Amino acid sequence: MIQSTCNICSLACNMDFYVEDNEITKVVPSKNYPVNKGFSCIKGLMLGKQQTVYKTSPLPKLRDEYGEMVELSWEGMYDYLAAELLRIKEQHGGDSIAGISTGQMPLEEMALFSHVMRNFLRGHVDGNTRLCMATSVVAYKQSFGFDAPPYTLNDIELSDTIFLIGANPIVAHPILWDRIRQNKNKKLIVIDPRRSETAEKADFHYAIKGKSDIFLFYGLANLLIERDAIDKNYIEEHTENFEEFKNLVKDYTSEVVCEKTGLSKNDLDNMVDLIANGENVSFWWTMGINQSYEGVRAAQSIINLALMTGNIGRAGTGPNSITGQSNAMGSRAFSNTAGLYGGGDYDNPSRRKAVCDALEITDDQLIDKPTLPYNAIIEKINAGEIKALWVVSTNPRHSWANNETFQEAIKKLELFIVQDLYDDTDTSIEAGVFLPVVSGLKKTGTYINTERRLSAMRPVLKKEEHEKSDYEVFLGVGKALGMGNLLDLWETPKDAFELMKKCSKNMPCDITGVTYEALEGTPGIQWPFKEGMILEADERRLFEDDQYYTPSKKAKFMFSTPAENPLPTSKEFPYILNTGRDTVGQWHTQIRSREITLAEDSYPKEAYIYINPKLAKKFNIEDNEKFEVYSINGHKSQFAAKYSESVTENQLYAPIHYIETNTLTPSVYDPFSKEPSFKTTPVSISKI
Ligand SMILES: Nc1nc2c(c(=O)[nH]1)N[C@H]1C(S)=C(S)[C@@H](COP(=O)(O)OP(=O)(O)OC[C@H]3O[C@@H](n4cnc5c(=O)[nH]c(N)nc54)[C@H](O)[C@@H]3O)O[C@H]1N2
Ligand SMILES: Nc1nc2c(c(=O)[nH]1)N[C@H]1C(S)=C(S)[C@@H](COP(=O)(O)OP(=O)(O)OC[C@H]3O[C@@H](n4cnc5c(=O)[nH]c(N)nc54)[C@H](O)[C@@H]3O)O[C@H]1N2
Ligand code: SF4
Ligand SMILES: [Mo]
Repeated sequence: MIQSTCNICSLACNMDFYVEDNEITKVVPSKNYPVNKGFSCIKGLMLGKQQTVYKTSPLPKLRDEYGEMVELSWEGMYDYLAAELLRIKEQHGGDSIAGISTGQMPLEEMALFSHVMRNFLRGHVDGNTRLCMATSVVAYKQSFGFDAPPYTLNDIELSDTIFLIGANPIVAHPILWDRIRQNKNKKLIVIDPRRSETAEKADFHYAIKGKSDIFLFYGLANLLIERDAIDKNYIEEHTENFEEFKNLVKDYTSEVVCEKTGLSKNDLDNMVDLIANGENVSFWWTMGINQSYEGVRAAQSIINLALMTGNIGRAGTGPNSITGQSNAMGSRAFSNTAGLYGGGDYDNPSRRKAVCDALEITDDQLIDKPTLPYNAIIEKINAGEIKALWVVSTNPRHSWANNETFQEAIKKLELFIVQDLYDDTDTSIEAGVFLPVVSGLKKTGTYINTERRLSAMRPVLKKEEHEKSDYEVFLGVGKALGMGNLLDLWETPKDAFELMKKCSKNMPCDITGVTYEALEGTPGIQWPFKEGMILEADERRLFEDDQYYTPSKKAKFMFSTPAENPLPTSKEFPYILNTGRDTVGQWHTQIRSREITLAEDSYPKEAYIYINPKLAKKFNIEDNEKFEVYSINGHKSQFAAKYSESVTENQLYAPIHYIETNTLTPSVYDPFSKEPSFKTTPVSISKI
């Protein structure tokens, strides 16, 4: 039996794989693993299917002059890619090369990819984590001094009052939902403009207007202050900027907040009661907050509430951002993209020195600036400035906001490399170079889940002839590029892990005490875990000592006057298109969903959209009838109508699992995090 990590959602459950003759005979959720404790969702149970449902040849392919994809040897491909990348760098500079990576790869692979692409080629690498977690990263960093989700998953079982804000764990984090169910004495409050599956099960569901959360939380802060239901001691001892915050929120009277959110005064008072009377109040948010033209300040409006009521650093509390992909946290700390390996800024001399020493390189061999964000990469391709793009383990032709802009970008590239398990994704089929790799079942690496827990991915099956892992491909290209002794310390994933440990030394995410062996067949280990530390429990939360990572060791209230919605509804576009997940068995762009064969028959193959029957009837649209949705971004898509009372008469909800959805989303981003505003697009509809 081999215990390994489910590399799908951010819980990163562990599973026990039983194998005979290089075939998986049984997959069982690991009982000893503190995240899933012997349970899993259907996606984990079906992990054994990876790369069996649709097979891709293990040899790399190059598009020839007739547009056909022809196979090459791996060595031939490495040489070809090295020559092309060096030519483009020579002609246009390192800034003309970019990569898009993912929160779905082990941290060792991300680290090596960026070593090759950024430290050596001097290019840009951003991740699909930008579409997902970037808002939380910036929010925590500004408020706490480091990107540090403070909780352990156990906190959701220990909380007496749980706020879920823009999060739908019944669908998106089933094991987390299981743990909420285990908590019998809680009050569950869901804030979501639509009646999601989770809202359906809550004690209180507040259907606020899309993107009005910041008004709600400023209003609640104001009411809590007026009621004197705040923790003055905590504020005084452990925070900064409270007086300024208090001054700002006094303008958010109940009248203003009711108008902005669509809630009643009663609703607000009830929420204030719930927060004031709770002993251990926890606030959990996901994409309903992060994906917005104003995500960072909205996330911080939640963080502020937790700080001012002293709901942090104790059991069952916290302002807790739930991540999405299996290794979003690894990507946040160890990808050398927006921050240095192990955290810290590129212009911080002492951090640079520490990272250079750890990697045994000189300062000029370490990239000198953060990457361009995803949106800027796509814009610069379209402007003709970026000439080469390497996409790894993500499907941006489908998942990128306003996805026709990605299609346009592809046409402008001189070199377009796609590295994926499958050659038939919406992105792979456009590639000039396709690099096939093996799934997580055949590779080694480390994942960091939503509660900062490191866990091991270990090969369950042996690779077959010509099969490569992502790590081997990056190493092969790096060697062909002539990186020479810059790769001496990077021969294996374990070597890369040792380097990352050294980079993390004395940082909040210090993992110097973790070894590969200590992660194998064990409960995993949360960061921080410094060399010499003794593990007393499987679950640890941050800030129990009230020491934050800012220079003053205090947390900061961060806020500003809410921005105007850059894309309000209008006469021409009167309805709001909301987007997100739909069922447990549907995963993002549905590439991996087809591996989940047990769920496949439970959802339609073609795009559909939830519409309130009253709105549908206004346009004479029957249930299941195809109709057209026009977006303010200038594009239109067709969907089958799915009648549902879960959306109000002025909303529609489109699952992200169909490419038609992101045809309609706009190129609008949060100013700090550059995360796309995926969830509130003004649209109009018509019968066909
Ligand atoms: N089955 C399945 N599970 C998944 C995934 C998957 O594709 N399929 N993806 C994984 C990933 S990467 C992620 S990031 C997570 C995402 O997990 P979630 O964020 O929980 O999922 P979403 O459906 O994107 O959005 C959650 C809710 O936000 C609400 N919302 C929209 N706008 C607003 C708003 O303005 N305010 C508030 N308060 N709420 C709003 C939506 O109505 C929706 O119900 O799921 C992970 N888990
Ligand atoms: N409108 C709208 N759009 C959204 C969202 C939304 O809520 N609304 N959510 C956004 C969010 S939060 C996210 S995270 C993104 C997700 O969007 P994507 O990352 O584009 O979606 P996936 O379908 O997970 O694509 C992962 C790809 O990686 C491949 N893969 C799997 N394992 C490996 C591996 O080991 N190596 C390699 N090289 N490839 C592998 C799979 O075959 C698949 O093609 O979508 C975003 N887009
Ligand atoms: S809950 Fe997430 S990590 Fe756990 S089995 Fe399901 S997809 Fe995998
Ligand atoms: Mo995500």
